[in-house]
Amino acid sequence: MFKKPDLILLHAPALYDFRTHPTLLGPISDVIPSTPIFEMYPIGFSSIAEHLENNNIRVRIINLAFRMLENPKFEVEKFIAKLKPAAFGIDLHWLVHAQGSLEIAKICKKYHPDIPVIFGGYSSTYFHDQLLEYPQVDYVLKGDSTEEPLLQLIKSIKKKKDCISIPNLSWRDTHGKIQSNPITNVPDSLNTLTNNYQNLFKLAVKNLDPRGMTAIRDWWKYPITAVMNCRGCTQNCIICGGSKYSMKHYCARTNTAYRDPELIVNDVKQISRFTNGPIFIIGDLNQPGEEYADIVLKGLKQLHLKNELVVEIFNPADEEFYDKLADAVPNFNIEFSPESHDQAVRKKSGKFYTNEEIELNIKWALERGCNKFDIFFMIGLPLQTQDSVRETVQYSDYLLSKFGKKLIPFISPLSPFLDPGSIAFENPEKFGYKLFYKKLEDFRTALLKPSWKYFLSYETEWLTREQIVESTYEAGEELSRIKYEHGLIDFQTYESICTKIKLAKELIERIDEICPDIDKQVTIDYTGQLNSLKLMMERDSISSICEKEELKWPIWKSQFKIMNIIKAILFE
Ligand code: B12
Ligand code: SF4
Repeated sequence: MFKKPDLILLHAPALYDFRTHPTLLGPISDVIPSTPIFEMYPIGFSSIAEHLENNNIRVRIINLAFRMLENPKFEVEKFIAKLKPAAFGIDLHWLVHAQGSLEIAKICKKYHPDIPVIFGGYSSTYFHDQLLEYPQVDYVLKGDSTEEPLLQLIKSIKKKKDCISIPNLSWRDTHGKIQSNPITNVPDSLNTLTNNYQNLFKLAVKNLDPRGMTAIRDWWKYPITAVMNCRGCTQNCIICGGSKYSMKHYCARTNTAYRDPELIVNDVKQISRFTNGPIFIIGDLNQPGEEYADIVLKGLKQLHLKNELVVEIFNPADEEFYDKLADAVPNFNIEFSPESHDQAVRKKSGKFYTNEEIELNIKWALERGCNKFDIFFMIGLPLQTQDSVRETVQYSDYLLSKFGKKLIPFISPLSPFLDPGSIAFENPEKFGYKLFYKKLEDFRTALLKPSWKYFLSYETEWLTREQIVESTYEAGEELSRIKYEHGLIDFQTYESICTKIKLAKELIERIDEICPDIDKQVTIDYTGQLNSLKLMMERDSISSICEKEELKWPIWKSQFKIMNIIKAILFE
């Protein structure tokens, strides 16, 4: 069964090496499952691996970020030196990995100068030409769908054939000139691949390396899974690099591609055969239309699902949607991101609905037995002042008084970067943004700075960088107090958050004293002085303004259905 992989997909930590580099990472990942080194790899690794494996190309996924996180002594260089694939693939999907991904690529090249290094993902697409200026990068596959072009590229590499006709590809030619083929592989349908983790389990066994493929820090204890229903988006949230505008602008996607609703039901069914953990359907079911949502919900009803099911809504839904959802799934949960309580701020951010509509949706969902309704607010939006942030926190208090503790409000800063390719990034003045970083190299070096305040790639007409940081800590503390008063968190958790926030604020001050010129002069090396703060930074780095546990949904029994997994690996 065990054969040497042709392609090794590596996922880097955002910052290499976070274990030794002194930095206050702050609340940049507080409302997602990852830690601030963003150890989660792109879900696209799964579809890439499946397509290549189906075509007899052996793939291995290695989450280096996770390996470094779980074992402080894990030696990355030694580990990479022993690998011998035909090619390395490294994701620079989220821009926050700019420093880490390029550093990992450098290590690959150091030990294996003749093995090609391929980059891919949204940020690689946006910065494809700038990426190829780094000698450690040989190829970039652009776009949101690289399964087929990557298959062609690996075949060409193995056969030592040229690659000039491969769609979506950028590369350096023999004269060192950067060449770029247009993004023409933009499939309209997502039906050809499975979307349900079965192939990942098989891959883990084939490579005898389930640990290396771990998606997030505590995944084996808390196996949350995602079912993607689309690529692209119909919405134009101005800060989002995956909006309709952005996908057209740099990924050549003019239409949102959907997976057939029957297949979504089948994905959920398959996943529920393997795990009892929560299943998150990513992409609003109403986005392709009511009929699509109806087919999914009718199908889900037949499954008698016991797992917690999480669905997101991009816009308020109608009451009937909640009737159907509650009828179909006993344990349903909602995710909704209105960003601000202030309708003017929300509107300027590209979201056009009222607070009344938000509240009706919460009411309808909870009346029908929704287990948890998460509502997300953000700091760093157009027109948003410090007072406006305070009012958003007070609005959360009001919502909790009105709806009780199944409603969970979150607030977090837009950080560390404003998405490249987003409407606001491309038109900063129009939306009151001032951008500090625009080029890939700016973002890479930003991540080496000593605190998240300096990672921030922007400020707004209404909030300076300092004020974004101040507001974040103030809002985090106040929202925690409100949550404690409403019984969402216990006193110990509240106290622990306050202690972390106090410490973080002190650290920010100390860092500013130590590095007064950090923003003007990146070349000055403050490592020595900053190292004296290092231990304190580590304590602060996970769950800094809210408790990560609040993001979780329960697992209804033991994590995995082991017999079903073994059956699927061996016989299906
Ligand atoms: C789902 C999603 C998530 C999920 C992640 C699921 C996952 N594991 O991938 C969650 C909610 C956890 C998430 C978190 C974050 N996200 Co997000 N997310 C999305 C969303 C809505 C959809 C992405 C998607 O559907 N992908 C489809 C899957 C199948 O494809 P894929 O994973 O992208 O992979 C394909 C290609 O990208 C490419 N590819 C990817 N990697 C590689 C590697 C190689 C070698 C090659 C060749 C190709 C390749 O090929 C793949 C297959 O064709 C987009 C918005 C959008 N409309 O696209 C934002 C988006 C991608 N996220 C974004 C951001 C900023 C984040 C966070 C950094 C936010 C934060 N500060 O917390 C975190 C980072 C998470 C981490 N690493 O820990 C930005 C990225 C902007 C940028 N350029 O940096 C986007 C565009 C918009 C947004 N603001 O939300 N996200
Ligand atoms: S943030 Fe807005 S534009 Fe981006 S993926 Fe979500 S709904 Fe679409």
